[in-house]
Formats: sequence, C-alpha cells, structure tokens
Amino acid sequence: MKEGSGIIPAGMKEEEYEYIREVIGRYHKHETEGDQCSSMVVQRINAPVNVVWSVVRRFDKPQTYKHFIRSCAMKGDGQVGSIREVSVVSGLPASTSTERLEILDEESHIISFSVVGGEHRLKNYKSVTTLNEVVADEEEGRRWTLVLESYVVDVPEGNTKEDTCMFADTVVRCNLQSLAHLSEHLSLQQQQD
Ligand code: A8S
Repeated sequence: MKEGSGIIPAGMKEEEYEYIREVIGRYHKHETEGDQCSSMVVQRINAPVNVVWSVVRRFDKPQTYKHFIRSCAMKGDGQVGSIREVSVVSGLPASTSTERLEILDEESHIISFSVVGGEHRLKNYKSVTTLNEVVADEEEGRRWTLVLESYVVDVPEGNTKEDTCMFADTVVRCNLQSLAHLSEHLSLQQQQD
C-alpha cells in the first residue's frame, strides 16, 4: 500500500506501518453477531505516547476528555474488573452507563472497556483503544501518537448498522479529537516546564 493512502497517515516508515497493521489485526478485528456492528476510528496526536497514555489510562476519570460525560463514580481499585457509573450530559439518547474495565496494559498502552448496563441504546458496547508511537524523524526525535479505537455494539431494534455506527463513530471521534487537544496542550506545557 503506498504511503499515506488509506487510514495510515503519510510520514510513517514502512516498518511502523507494518507494526500498525499487526496491531489492527490483533486488537481491532471484532467478531460481530448478526445484530451487531463494528467500526474503528483513527486519530493522530502530536504528543508523545506517554503523555496521551497518562490521560487515556484513567478509567476513573473519562470526563477529562470525554465531554459527553457529566460525572463518573468508580467502584473498585482501578484495575481490570473495576466498574464505573457514568452519567451523560443531557440531549443525548442516554442518561447513564455502567462500564467495566476489560484491559489496562501499561506497557503496550492498551485500554478496553465494555458497557454492562445503564439507560442508553448502545447495548453491549465494547471498545479497544491502542496508542501507537511514531517517531517522525530520528534527528529531531519528534514523537507523535496514532490512536486506534475500535468497538463492537448491538444494533438497537429499529435501527440500521450504518446509523448505529454513524452515532458511535461520532461520539468516539469527538472523544479522540478532545483527547488530541488536551494531550497536545499537556505536551507543550511539559516542554515549557
Ligand atoms: C466512549 C464511547 C461511547 C459512549 C457512549 C460510544 C455513551 O457514553 C454516550 C451516549 C450513548 O448513547 C451511549 O468511549 C453511552 O464513551 C455518550 C452512554 C454509552
């Protein structure tokens, strides 16, 4: 695949691209049942992976970058199996969501949660987010992060797969754009400190 075509942005080396393809194949391919849909959102962030990870890893504080979330109450110690109760801002076809932490891999920068309850229409939503560092060019050592977030979710009664993915993609894309802004701000701050 020529560089820059498809979802992988230009400026990646062949071996980085191969690595991303391996990550997609390993973490972002979801088996879907007949009444489910699945999708993946890609976001480039001009900040080192450790800065982005410091935000994404906080299962207890999703509202730092997920602005559809009004509040989050955490039960459990923050490790895999922990449950959070999320309340959602008004105006959405949802009010609360109960979510379980499925994966928190501090070395590979992977986090995954599943929706196990709540008042909303995205039943059995499960997402996997992987952070992948790309070194732009050796001498400058400029590092940026490619975030891949995929999910699988039940298609609600009366909805189509396309509409369901359109809605969930929009939420995820907003979340990742907000994550990019926050991470780039934090990265600039750290450079000044
Ligand atoms: C995330 C991703 C999603 C969250 C969705 C898709 C949700 O929190 C909102 C509206 C809903 O209708 C479903 O990473 C639910 O949070 C904003 C309550 C789960």
